Amino acid sequence: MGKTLVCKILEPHLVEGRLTPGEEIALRIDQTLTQDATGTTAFLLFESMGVGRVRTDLSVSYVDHNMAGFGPENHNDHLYLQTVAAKSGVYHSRAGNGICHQVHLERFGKPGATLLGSDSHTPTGGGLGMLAIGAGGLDVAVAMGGGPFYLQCPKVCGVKLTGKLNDWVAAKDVILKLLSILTTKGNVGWTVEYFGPGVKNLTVPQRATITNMGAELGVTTSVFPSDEQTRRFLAAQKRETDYQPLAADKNAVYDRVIEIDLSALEPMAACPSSPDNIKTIREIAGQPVSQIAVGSCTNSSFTDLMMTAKVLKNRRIDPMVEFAVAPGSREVLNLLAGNGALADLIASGARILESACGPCIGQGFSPADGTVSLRTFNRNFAGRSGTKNDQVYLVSPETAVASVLTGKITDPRDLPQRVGVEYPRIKMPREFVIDDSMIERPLDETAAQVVQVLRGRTIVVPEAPPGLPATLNGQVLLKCGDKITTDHIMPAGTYLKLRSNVPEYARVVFNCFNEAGRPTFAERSLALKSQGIGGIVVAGESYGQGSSREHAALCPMYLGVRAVLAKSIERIHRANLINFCIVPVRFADPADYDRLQAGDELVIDDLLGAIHDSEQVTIRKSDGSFEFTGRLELSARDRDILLAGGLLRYTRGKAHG
Ligand code: MIC
Ligand code: SF4
Repeated sequence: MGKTLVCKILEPHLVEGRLTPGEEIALRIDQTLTQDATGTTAFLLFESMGVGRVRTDLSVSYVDHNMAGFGPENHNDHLYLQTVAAKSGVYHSRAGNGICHQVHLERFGKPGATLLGSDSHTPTGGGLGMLAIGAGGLDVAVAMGGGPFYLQCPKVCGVKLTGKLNDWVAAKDVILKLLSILTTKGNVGWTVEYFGPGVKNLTVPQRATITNMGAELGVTTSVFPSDEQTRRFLAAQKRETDYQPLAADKNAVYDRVIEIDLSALEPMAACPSSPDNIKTIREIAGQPVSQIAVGSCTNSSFTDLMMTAKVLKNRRIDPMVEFAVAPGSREVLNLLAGNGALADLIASGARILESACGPCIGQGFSPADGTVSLRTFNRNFAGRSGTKNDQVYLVSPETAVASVLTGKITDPRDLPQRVGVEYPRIKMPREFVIDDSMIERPLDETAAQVVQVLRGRTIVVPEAPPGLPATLNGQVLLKCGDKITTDHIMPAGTYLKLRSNVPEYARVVFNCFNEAGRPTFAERSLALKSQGIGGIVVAGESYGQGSSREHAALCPMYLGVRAVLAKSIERIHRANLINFCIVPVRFADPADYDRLQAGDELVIDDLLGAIHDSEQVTIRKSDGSFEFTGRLELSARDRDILLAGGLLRYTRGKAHG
């Protein structure tokens, strides 16, 4: 039986377990990536593990999320990250150097390597043929310390690509098509592997757009073969020595196969407010647009921005549209500055934002109330833009730029006829202009000894979770529906700067459900905590979608949440819950979800005993009115982590024998 590419990369990295789908495996991690919004906690936890120096081949710490600098918090974090990186043997990509995934692809990614990143879009690296996985910061901290990464051995969905994209149809439309097929839920435990004759027609940045947004499917990762396109990209980055060809065997057997004919695709959009609410642009064309942004780790490569600039050359943006461009990296920005494309963008009326996440994570550029905002980003969860009643559509740069010119949602294929512009075919440069001066190399061990780690007053070392009680007396604090994202649980936007201060940040847990004049989720939780009652969250399908932010577990833990009862829980969030000692429980019968409501008092007798050796728990209402069964679905290691009181204690315990 032929091997998949996923299997070929997993095999040499396997430390524990067997490559049987569903079984727990442990992988050796070659590279790690952290960013500033998750990285401060990750490094604080790394420091408290007492390992000292990182034990990976390469670890990089990026500053790209928290850049607005209102108040001292952001810069305090940056100084901490810079000094702790120098001390612990980590490369530090400074503020202004670009978005972690774009820079990692350009400067560090390596076919066949494993990459673990404390950001859910880490699978962008799959565009280079690496196995790149998103995880919580604590998991990444453990990997930095040389520990393996544990996950469920995934099933592999082969996506066979045939044909070639037509003019004005983009890589973004490929992944939007796949999202329309697989949706954002029900894909836990899968990876996506692209193969087939269409693969060679996609450049590395196009592949990276596709693997990036694979995160929205909820799969473990997505990967492309490493081929001539990969070699050319690495050579242009002056890193050809990192190249190796990699592909699945011809007769590889996939657990499922989906075929996409690239030549049959058309421009598409993810409509408000979920990345899987897909329509063709033809279906939604004509709606007035107030704001458009090209950028984010999904679509801010050199070719994306050059195409945008070429279309706008000698043209002006529609007077009713605010248009922003955020280049993915300083490398891209420098190239545009050097070849005149930046001047074309500025002349057209575009607002040039810095090379960072920016509007994608609600750091400014929020749209006007209830108006349509087109973004080339990857997430359009309600309110993520910073506007509560936002109407965000996720589109390709081609659709974005067409709409910039007309002020309405426009199919880019109509541009030649409407404004007389032909599709600008952008060639990948043979050589990028390389300037790594904003990436600080780590100091060697001796030099690092004198580095003083700067921990500003706004940086608070997170508390370790309390141990679980033998019997859990709890109360349902919140009952929420399907597809609750980590943005619902832990908002970013203006609160993002509180990432390194859990007690402060915890005040806004589930802020979107708080009602004016009534006690907030945080206040109600803390009141219960002071009485020794555990908080419980009840949720529907696909709880914890979206980002990898472990604050969505860490902050509820701080408030006293002890269990989540859900119909299903997404991979990264579930791991984060366990890491911070919150018990994830799945309804054995989803109908029991309907019988619960906020305020219910629930008891789980002998919780510790069940975590020890049972597949399930019995949960009863304290008034004796009914009881039901919850599934634990814990691996042996999950059980040990929960019993130890979370991953940090578990890891320390192992280190001490
Ligand atoms: C996001 O896109 O939501 C983020 C911000 O990049 C997160 C990480 C975070 O919350 O810091 C992610 O995708 O993991
Ligand atoms: Fe940054 Fe947005 Fe990418 Fe997250 S999705 S890493 S916020 S650009």
